Amino acid sequence: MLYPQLSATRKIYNLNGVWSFKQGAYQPTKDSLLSTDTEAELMVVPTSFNDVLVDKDKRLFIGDNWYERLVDLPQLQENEELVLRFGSVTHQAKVYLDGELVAEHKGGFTPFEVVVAPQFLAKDQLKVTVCANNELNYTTLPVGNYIEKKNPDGSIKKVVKENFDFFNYAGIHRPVKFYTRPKAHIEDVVVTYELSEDLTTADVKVTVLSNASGLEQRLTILDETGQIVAQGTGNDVLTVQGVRLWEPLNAYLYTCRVELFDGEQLIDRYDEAFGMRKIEVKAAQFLINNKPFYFKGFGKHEDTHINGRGLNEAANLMDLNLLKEIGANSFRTSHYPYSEEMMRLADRMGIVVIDEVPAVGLFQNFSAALDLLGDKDEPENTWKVMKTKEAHEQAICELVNRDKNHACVVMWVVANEPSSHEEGAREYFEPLIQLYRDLDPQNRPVTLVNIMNALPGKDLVADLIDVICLNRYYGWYRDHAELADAKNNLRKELEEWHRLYPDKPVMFTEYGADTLPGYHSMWDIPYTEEYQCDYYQANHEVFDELPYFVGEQVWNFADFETNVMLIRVKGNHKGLFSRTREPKQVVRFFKERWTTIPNFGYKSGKN
Ligand code: GCB
Repeated sequence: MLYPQLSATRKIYNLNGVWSFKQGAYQPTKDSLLSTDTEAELMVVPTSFNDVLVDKDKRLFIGDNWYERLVDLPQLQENEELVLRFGSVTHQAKVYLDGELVAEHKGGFTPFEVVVAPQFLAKDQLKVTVCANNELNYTTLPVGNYIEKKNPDGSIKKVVKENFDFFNYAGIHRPVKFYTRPKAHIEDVVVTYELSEDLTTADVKVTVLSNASGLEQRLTILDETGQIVAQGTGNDVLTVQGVRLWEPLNAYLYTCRVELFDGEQLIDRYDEAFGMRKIEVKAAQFLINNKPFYFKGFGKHEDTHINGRGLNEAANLMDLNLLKEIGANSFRTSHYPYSEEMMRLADRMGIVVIDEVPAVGLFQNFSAALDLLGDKDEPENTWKVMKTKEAHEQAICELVNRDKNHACVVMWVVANEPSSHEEGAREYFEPLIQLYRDLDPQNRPVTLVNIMNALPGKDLVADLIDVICLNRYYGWYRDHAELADAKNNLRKELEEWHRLYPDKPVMFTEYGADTLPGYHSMWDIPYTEEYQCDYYQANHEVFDELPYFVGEQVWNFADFETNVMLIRVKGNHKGLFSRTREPKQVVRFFKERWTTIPNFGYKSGKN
């Protein structure tokens, strides 16, 4: 799906701002007006509604969250159509125009759109109503434990206990836009390229999806200064000489201009930015542009004060500036696809991204909310009780469709910490991993982020993926405050992975220790700033011994909001930065380490 862009043939209208809002029952009709409902209040779009409402019950409300606004319609040319587009609505959306249901979308982290049908364009004004439902259960991604409780008045209260360790923020999280496009238009652009062995020449193939027949497709590739470097039509392969590669922290983006012409008349134009780089996994190395890359970076969250999980572009830019400042080069979109705006920023800034679908919580009765689910039944087999296959397939399709052209994306994640050691895991994951491989026009590597329960020998899927990605907490959840034991046990486990899969690189996608800034100790006492440093030092001593260990992404970039539970002190505090992005002591330690570790050539691969 194309990101909305202003061009000679396309206009954009921003529908962000203040909408009417209500939780619970509402039936949009032709004549209904949410703003006149006695329970209606105001809500800003885009944002999570939770923190903005300043009321505990509303913050934790599970069910239908209604948004509505009236929009004055622009005048359209005879040959134009109007599209209503949502960057994301979390988690299930229904969209109504003048009270009529026109679109539905499941999945809270990917865009969707609907063409405004002619009957809605006859008036000057249109009523747009959106229902954002935030229920999660065993059929959705992420996975939630859905419960119904009885209120004292007999009514039902819906509750979702997250089967994951972040607050279930919801609402219209990303921009809402109207855009116009010609009725005969470009629907999608797929850019692939073949680089010569020395990486200096590229044969670029641009596949244009269009609903128009009989129009000429003109293709132009422009460099960053706007100079034309290749041109062609239709199915031509466009050769670019003297390629400037997209490199980590040294981005270079070309523009692929796609135009539809009727004779000499321009019908539609769309510019897609793309970078060229080569990704390969071999001999226990992760190669970018034929050079062994070392991942230095973070698992993150889309999480800021007030905005919750809603798009916060200033925070995104600040985060990536901090990421660069500390000497990092990458992040993982834990645990869901991040905004299109963030992906575009990463492309431009040369930040390497591991891209993840919202497949988190695929571990029955695991739950970070250990205390809340203390009275749970005996766990059954995850792969018997989860009914997430359909949602999972859809999430993979939509993620690849959205992010396929991004140079920053170097690997796909099929799931974070699923129960990959339980019977049925292989049968569940094999087709999903294959789906990524079938869909991705750039054939990027695919991984599954492994949980500590699925140790080498127990895990049932690692042979199907390209890179062994581990979330490990030796010195925190295991060997708590026992860093010498932590090191020994970590080394033992890593060596075992390498013995089983000598050609696959191994990296950490999570490791970390909760740390409360301002807490200090002469000794290695957990939660202090000193312990956080000692913890990382112990882990790094082991990483540095192993030639096949190709990356360290810490958990987490910043402290973030979670559900309330015994093991969380107003959120998860494993951030190197606080939730307001103030550095903890450990930031200096990381900056020293990461500015001395080169992006390329730090590890030699196999030993
Ligand atoms: C994990 C999860 C992450 C948690 C983290 C923690 O393994 O992937 O979502 O927040 O551990 O801090 O416990």
